[in-house]
Amino acid sequence: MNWLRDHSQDTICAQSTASGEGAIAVVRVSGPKALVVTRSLAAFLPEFPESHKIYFGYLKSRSNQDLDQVLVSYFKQGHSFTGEETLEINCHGSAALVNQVLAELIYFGARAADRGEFTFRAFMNGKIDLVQAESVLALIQSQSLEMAFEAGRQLKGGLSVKLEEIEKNVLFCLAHLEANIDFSEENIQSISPTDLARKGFDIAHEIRALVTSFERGNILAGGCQVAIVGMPNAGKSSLFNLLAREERAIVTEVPGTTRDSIEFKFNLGGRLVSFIDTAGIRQAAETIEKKGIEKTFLWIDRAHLIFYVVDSGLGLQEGDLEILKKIDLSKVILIFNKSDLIADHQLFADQMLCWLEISGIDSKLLLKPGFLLTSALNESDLNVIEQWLTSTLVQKTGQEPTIVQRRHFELLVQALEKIEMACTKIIEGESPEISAFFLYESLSSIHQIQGKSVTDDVLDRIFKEFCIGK
Ligand SMILES: Nc1nc2c(ncn2[C@@H]2O[C@H](COP(=O)(O)OP(=O)(O)O)[C@@H](O)[C@H]2O)c(=O)[nH]1
Ligand SMILES: [Mg+2]
Repeated sequence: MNWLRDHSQDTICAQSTASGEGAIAVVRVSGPKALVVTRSLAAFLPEFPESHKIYFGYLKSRSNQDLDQVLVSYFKQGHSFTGEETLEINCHGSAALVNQVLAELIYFGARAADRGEFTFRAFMNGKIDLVQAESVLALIQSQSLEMAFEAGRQLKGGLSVKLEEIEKNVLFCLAHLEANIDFSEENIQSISPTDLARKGFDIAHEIRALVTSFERGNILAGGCQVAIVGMPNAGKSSLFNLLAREERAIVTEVPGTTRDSIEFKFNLGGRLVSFIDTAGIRQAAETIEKKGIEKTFLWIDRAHLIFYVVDSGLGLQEGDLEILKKIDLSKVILIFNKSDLIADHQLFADQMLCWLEISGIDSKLLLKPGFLLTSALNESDLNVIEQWLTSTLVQKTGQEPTIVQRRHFELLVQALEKIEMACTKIIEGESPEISAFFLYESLSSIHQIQGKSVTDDVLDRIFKEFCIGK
């Protein structure tokens, strides 16, 4: 659909609850003729109903047949989600019945809503901005409570307010630059170039914070990916099974048992976590195992967190040190597994950390506290890992506002680039026209996020992801 052109005056209808059998189904009707159309079936509704009031009665078909006993809520124009006159019919949740109700509504003048059309109308009627419209979708699709909360905050306008603030500050800088362009002869200098550049860098700082929050957003939306890696036989699959609470991966005493990566998702205190068991890293493996090890390295790059598992019976091996030297340690925690095989845990851990330092690996870079001692044979050690994970995830996801949409992320990266460019030009003493050009570009990216300047295909991409009825 051509979103910008087809913002028509039609009255639309759709089932807003999930399809299939249910106790109740909600059919939504929105548009200028919503009341007239609905009253054709629901004659019990008054000619002038009160907004936000629920009415009880029987729906009748065009052939005057009783359809269902229903509750109908009325929302007057300007006071509904879409901003249009809207009615919500709560009928019994039979698919056949709902289809008949929709057929009657269409017969009396409504049309079936397109995907996301209710939310699109809310956006076009200025009830919500594009960020909020997208957050409706994120809320519906959220797989964890934390993600639902974040989407809810965005729907309330958390991110929108932040973006408005950034927009206002960019406009402030632009106004001053424009003044310098227009009144250059009079030499008005309300704000010095240094102060202007400083203001610009402050804005850049704010945008950068949003850009970096995208990693948190990713964790919220798709779950935190934890790769379990290490040398063969360290007990990775055993730990994976312990975390999954079932025998998901094959465990044997033969090194190289796990060849492919296996993933397992679960909800930890409202946060989505996904563990990935990987093939142990070693040289001279045969073809299939080699392929598995290549995948392990992909996961090392991609994962948000890495459990680097070490066989405590053997301690850190030369192979471990080589791998650790190549990994970004800021996302690694060492798991000294098979701790049942050693007597003095503290002494062992101290020795290992010493060994790391001697080998030129800075253990302070590791995620705090650097290591956990576990035994995959001991079920209660599950708590040790989960408690550590919970507190680490709180730090990783606990701040707001957070960027969860890739579209926002990409536009913010552009906005940041352009504003930094503008600041550099100001400092370099370039003509105000050039700095203003970059500020306009930055502003345009912000406007695209907000939906203040947005193309049809962007709208198409956003609203087509919605389900019908939302
Ligand atoms: N004593 C002891 N043995 C373990 C522990 N975890 C795993 N194992 C054993 O170590 C061997 C290799 O385990 P596995 O999970 O397949 O290691 P992976 O190659 O790293 O996946 C198996 O015989 C496991 O039973 C542990 O915590 N303590
Ligand atoms: Mg394994």
